[in-house]
Amino acid sequence: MINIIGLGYIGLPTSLMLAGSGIDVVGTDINQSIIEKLRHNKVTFKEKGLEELMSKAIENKIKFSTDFMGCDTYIIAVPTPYNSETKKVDTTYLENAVSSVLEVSNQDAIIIIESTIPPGTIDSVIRPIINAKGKRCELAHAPERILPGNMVYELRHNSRTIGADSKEVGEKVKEIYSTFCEGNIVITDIRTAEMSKVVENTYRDINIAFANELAKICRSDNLDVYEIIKIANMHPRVNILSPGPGVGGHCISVDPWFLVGDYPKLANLIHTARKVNDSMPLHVIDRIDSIMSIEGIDDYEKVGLYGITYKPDVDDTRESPTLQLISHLGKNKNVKIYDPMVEREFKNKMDKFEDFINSVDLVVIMVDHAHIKANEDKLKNKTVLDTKNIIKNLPVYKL
Ligand code: SAJ
Repeated sequence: MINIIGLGYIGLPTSLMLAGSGIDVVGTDINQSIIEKLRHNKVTFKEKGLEELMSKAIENKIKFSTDFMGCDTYIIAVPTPYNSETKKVDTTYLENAVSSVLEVSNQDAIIIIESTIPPGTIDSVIRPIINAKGKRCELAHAPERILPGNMVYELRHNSRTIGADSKEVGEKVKEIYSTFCEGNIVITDIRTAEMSKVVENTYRDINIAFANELAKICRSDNLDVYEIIKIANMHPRVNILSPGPGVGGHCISVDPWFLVGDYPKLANLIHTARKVNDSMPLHVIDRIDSIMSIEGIDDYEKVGLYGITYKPDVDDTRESPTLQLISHLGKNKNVKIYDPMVEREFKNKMDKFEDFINSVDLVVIMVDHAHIKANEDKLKNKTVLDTKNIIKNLPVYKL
């Protein structure tokens, strides 16, 4: 049996995938309402293919509980919340999960940590807890790599990294993930696994920052950044990502700070890239202001932000550029917002797309949801700032 601790964005799909592959799985979460929902066969967030995965896991008798199980294998995928002021991660959930596991685990159980953590956390935070308890167990770090919006596919097809203290433990963990993972599975040591995860997200952050800086340079000289990136990317060794209104989510906008925090004198490029990406919501505000003055729109209430999530076709709003932009605008500039994927309430959020469109003059596309691509024609009589370069057939302002 495998006990998966934490049934959020990573723990739930992983539990369902393992159960679907025929493994005896108990998913544990301390949140009673999540467990209730799952016991009623309902998934707890929107993600392509998740409901089908749930049906298969139920057929294979997956169980959900608020209790920790006594067994030989645990996968911990609890949140490691990030404080955007201090740039520090709070490992309390992880520490509590490990302590609770140690209360019930069998002797020599393997505890696999999937949660994203600053490099070195297992040595500095987790091992001392285990040593203090005096219980024998093995540790592994198997950082997740799946992309929200394409999680189910990537869970099956991405390659994976497993950090362990010995080849033998690494092989045992590899066997578990091999039940569903069709990608390569590399075994390495724990510190290398921790670092490689953070490096992957930092690489992407720097590439996006380059695209965003190019967008600003091109704006200042009236050049089309998208055309320039398209042409540059035709070179066989160039692959520049896309500029946008900012970088959100719990991973790419967070992980590089771990390196900046731990290596302040060395991580200069990484730090600068973070600052460039964090400046993008302010750049969008500058664009809004100049478009309002060109178009004679003098009231922020006539401006509508389309999209609250941090990326398309998910309902996750963590660190979203739209929310960053709104906090930069301050209390007195009440722009309207709309997002077809988000049910949660936000100040000035409109429920119906038609009402949203009818109540504003300037629509700022912050997220490239499939919904807005399908409804491009509804923007016909509006001024549009398209920060995602998705509108194909209407005249629009760009980043
Ligand atoms: N973004 C751009 N331009 C781009 C691509 C993305 O501005 O060309 C923005 C998005 O709009 C979004 C942010 O970056 O606001 C991050 O989105 P993302 O789709 O790049 O990545 P995440 O945060 O959803 O998932 C990342 C992935 N990491 C890498 O691709 C290296 C995923 O594989 C990881 O599992 C995940 O972080 C994680 O949990 O660490």
